[in-house]
Amino acid sequence: MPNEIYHSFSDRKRAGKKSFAVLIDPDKVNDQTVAELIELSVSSKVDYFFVGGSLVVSNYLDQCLQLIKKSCSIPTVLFPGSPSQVSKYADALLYLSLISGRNAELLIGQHVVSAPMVKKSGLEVMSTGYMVVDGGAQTTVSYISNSSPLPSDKSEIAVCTALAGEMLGMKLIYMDAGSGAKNPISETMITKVAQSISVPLIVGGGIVDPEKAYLNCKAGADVIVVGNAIEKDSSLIREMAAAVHSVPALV
Ligand code: 1GP
Repeated sequence: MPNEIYHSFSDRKRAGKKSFAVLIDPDKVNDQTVAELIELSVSSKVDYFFVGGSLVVSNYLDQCLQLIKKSCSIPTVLFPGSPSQVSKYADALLYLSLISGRNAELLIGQHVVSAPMVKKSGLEVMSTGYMVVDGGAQTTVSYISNSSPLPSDKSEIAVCTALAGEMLGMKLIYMDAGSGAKNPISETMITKVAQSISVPLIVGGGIVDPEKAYLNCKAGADVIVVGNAIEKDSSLIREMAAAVHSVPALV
């Protein structure tokens, strides 16, 4: 089915079902750790694997995706830190435009350069308004893009940015406090943004306990992404997935 992964995001949102995505950084795993993550994720009913990292220097991306694909049916979504992180072995690609920044390269420049390669990959492309929110520590993306994150206490700027992204045609909004953020995004900001847009809202960065994942979903996040905390303790997958899936659907 065309746009299968995007439909799964929007269908789940429409049904009020919250989703949990495990973020795998190919630089930080090997066959053995990926196999463990797959096993835990399947038994915990994880909804998506997001795969990507800020830099990705290892060469393990294709192999990692192939291993996931042959082991389970959890969809794989590329969350690329750069255009070099495109792999035909994934199911879909978050086609990120850094709408919280003012660096033309990450808004459109790199997209122009990589467009033919992305098209040729045959991947399902999901345009995503990527908003980096201040999480109390400088993120790699802010450093590399030389652009400031959104202030964490300025929900109105976040709302206007997400709205602009949606009206520009972006199919997803991703609010990220950055990997390993000291302060995850506040429920106040999540609620205000979620109430202003109708496309699925992805939230990640610094979520280290299931309670936070639950509260973020209750506030309006549709998809919760966790990377760092799971790298430290993979058994968190089970609790995080259970917390996200326990959020009651609002009818
Ligand atoms: C980072 O949103 C992701 O881009 C996940 O963040 O690694 O802190 O969970 P963590």
